[in-house]
Amino acid sequence: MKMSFRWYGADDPVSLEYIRQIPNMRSIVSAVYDVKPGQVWSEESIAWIARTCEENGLVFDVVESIPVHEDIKLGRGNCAQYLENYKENIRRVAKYGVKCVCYNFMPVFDWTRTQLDRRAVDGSTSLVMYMEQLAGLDPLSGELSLPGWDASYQKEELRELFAAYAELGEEGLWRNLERFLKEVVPVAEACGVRMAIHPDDPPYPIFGLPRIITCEKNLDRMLAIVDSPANSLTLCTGSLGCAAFNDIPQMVEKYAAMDRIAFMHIRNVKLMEDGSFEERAHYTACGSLDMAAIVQALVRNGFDGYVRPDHGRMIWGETGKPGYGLYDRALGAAYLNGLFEMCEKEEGAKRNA
Ligand code: DNO
Repeated sequence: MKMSFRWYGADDPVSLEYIRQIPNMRSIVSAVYDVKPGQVWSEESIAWIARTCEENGLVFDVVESIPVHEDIKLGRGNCAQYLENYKENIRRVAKYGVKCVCYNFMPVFDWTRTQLDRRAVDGSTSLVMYMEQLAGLDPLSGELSLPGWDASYQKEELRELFAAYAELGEEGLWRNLERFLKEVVPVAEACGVRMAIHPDDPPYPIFGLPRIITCEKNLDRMLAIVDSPANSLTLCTGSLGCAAFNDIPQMVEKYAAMDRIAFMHIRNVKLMEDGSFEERAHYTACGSLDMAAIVQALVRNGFDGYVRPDHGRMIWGETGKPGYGLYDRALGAAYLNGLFEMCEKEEGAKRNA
């Protein structure tokens, strides 16, 4: 596996100087943030990320994300032009060494939580989703904003988008995903890039918007649209794992055996009876997911893709972008290193026996 860390570029309070001090850290996961979704990224911006990482002893070889414009997801308006721009972005990032592109196909909103700073008994804070709080949220009120969302929508625009998705429905969204994959994956393949779709977070419809990258059946359907390692998954344990119907170690085992996981986002969540969940420390006993079983499944299947510790809590007085501080993600990376080292030793011993 290749250990990686997400970095938000020049404005990220977490510096590359610090990131490189995490043991076994290799790759930087980043993106060009100075253009709107759908636009072509400038080569200068891409080259700057690659160069800056290299100067810090790190490799920029994973993009998260190249956003998919709503016109592509809705199959309308400037869809054809946005698809061309998307392909051009893949060619451009590949030119500067990128091997994996993470993206998602969630309508309107990226990941959703009801609170970003929920305090736990140990004084740390983390992101949570409480069904009770969700019931009181109106995304059209204009008061709602979360770091994963594009905050630039005006109320009227949002209303129109909601109506368009209601009309499109799940099967319509599948149709547009199919078109996207059939156009984009061959370009990625030719450039040596693996496209890695991120599951919907949480993996069920929210605010009445359709969501399709949610469960094993749908992941199978998505992978079958273009049967190539260039059409792969970002298997995010926390996103898929906040629904009880997903068995994460089993899914990791299956898709790693098929060589269809390009990128692992590893984090733990604590699931509640009513479907609410809290983001927790990576360590298995802190949440509902068996981290050792997840890493074992990867190692058993010779996984050699990218791994990143996902959302961390805020600890030790750190402030910053919710989920993306340094300390708890660094602890996550160190813990994952330990699990991988042990599993690899055991696998090696089995092979030599
Ligand atoms: C959340 C992230 C997501 C992810 C996108 C991929 O912290 O994992 O925002 O980057 O869904 O396109």
